Amino acid sequence: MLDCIFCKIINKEIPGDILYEDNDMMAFKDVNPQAPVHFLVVPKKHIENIMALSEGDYELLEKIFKRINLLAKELGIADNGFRIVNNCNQDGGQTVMHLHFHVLGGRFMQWPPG
Ligand code: IU
Repeated sequence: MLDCIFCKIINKEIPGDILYEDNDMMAFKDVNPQAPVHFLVVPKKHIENIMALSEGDYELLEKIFKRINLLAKELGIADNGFRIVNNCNQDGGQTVMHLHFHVLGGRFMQWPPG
């Protein structure tokens, strides 16, 4: 999608600090980290958010969550724990309209979120 910043990172038009990439997804560090470990996992396909998923897209979520499991181990946050966040639309605080899952770790996470 032309004006999507995450599509530009996926297409290497702008640089991202990439942790993982395959045909379906990319994981890269958040530019404004909110925890010692903070990365985003995004499908390469431009999907606005969880409400825009089509029937055929759901297998992508399985792949993404399997990859989060592996990345959490690789990055050393699996044992102490971490948080996965998906912000959907205005009230969810979504600012980039390309589906993404935040993975935050390396510190204790407060609850409830702001
Ligand atoms: P949100 O869930 O849509 O609010 O999160 C968007 C995130 O994307 C936010 O944490 C930003 O710091 C992050 N981000 C990024 O990593 N690289 C960018 O070029 C832009 C935003 I724009």
